[in-house]
Amino acid sequence: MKLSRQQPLFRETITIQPENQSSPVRWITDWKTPDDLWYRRNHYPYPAPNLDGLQVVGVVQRPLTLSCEEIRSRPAKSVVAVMECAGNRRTLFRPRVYGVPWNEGAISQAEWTGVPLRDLLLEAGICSTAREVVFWGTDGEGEENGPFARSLPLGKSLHPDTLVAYAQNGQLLSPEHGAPLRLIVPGWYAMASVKWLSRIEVITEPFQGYYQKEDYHYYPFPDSDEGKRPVTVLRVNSLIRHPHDFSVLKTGHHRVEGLAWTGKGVIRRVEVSVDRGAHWYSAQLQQRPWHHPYAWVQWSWNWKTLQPGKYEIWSRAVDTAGRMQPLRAKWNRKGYGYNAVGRSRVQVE
Ligand SMILES: Nc1nc2c(c(=O)[nH]1)N[C@H]1C(S)=C(S)[C@@H](COP(=O)(O)O)O[C@H]1N2
Ligand SMILES: [Mo]
Repeated sequence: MKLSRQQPLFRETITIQPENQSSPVRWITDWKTPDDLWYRRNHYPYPAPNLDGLQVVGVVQRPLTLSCEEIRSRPAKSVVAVMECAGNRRTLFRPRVYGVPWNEGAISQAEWTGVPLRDLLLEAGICSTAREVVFWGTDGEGEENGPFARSLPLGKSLHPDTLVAYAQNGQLLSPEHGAPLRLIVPGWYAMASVKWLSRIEVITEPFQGYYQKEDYHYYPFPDSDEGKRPVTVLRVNSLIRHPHDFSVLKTGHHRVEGLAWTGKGVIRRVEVSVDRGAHWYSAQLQQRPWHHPYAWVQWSWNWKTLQPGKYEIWSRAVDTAGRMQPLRAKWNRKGYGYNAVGRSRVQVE
């Protein structure tokens, strides 16, 4: 089947206020998701525009206040990175879990342009007592658990690909996606990529904010917080774009297509099974993953099916860190990190 954009595509509304919309990810052929089809995930209503620039404060030798113009005039870096909400595919957990009920569309991809956070931190001069860096958004000011804020360990903060971004796919950020500045943390679930960034604060103790300490943890048990672990790096994952779950096909040749991505290493291979995992076949990868280590990889596999009947098509990605998608995702109370094998049930006539 040939995907084409002659048909208009739309985001799907999941909640109106705050605005949460999913991307029609299976239909988008562009490698970089066009802005009008990007998923949107918000914890609060959109904030008023921040005209005050960016502060770098806390345990630093030289606190900085930078205007957006100053930031844009610095040496820029661009990174293509997938952004996936930790709650993507939450609806597939059994038993079901509470949270924004995302199906497969809380994921998009862009080329991000900005300045490496590292450059700003080195310019400010991190003191030896520093432990973490907190990123403050401007949304949710004065509201419960607001404003939205997250922290990163020093190592990831100083990674040359962690960006203070001002552009997405070559255009200045839109208000919905964090204008004028947002953090981009390639390889991590998207809650780390704080939008409407106004203040960067270097601190000496682990950050205690709600979205850091309570939310965005894997809670393995329904009624106790025992064993909670923070959500950080993207799990290895894949999606079957075509054929769609529960579709009806004719016997013959079908091109099974999909996406695969990971936050650790790059995608090493993708395998497809049409007999519930008895046999696995290697799919063809459309790009060489190491050129864009944080981007999703498009894959395809040609299926010749002569026997009518019901089939399950499964896709399983493996990354160079040695991780493989499990048959069942690890259940957790808040429904994060769903990464069981991609699955499409089809009937062949
Ligand atoms: N300031 C702020 N940053 C935020 C959020 C938010 O609500 N406020 N949501 C986070 C989450 S959970 C996700 S999945 C991504 C969504 O980014 P997008 O709306 O640009 O797709 O932004 C992250 N950064
Ligand atoms: Mo998210």
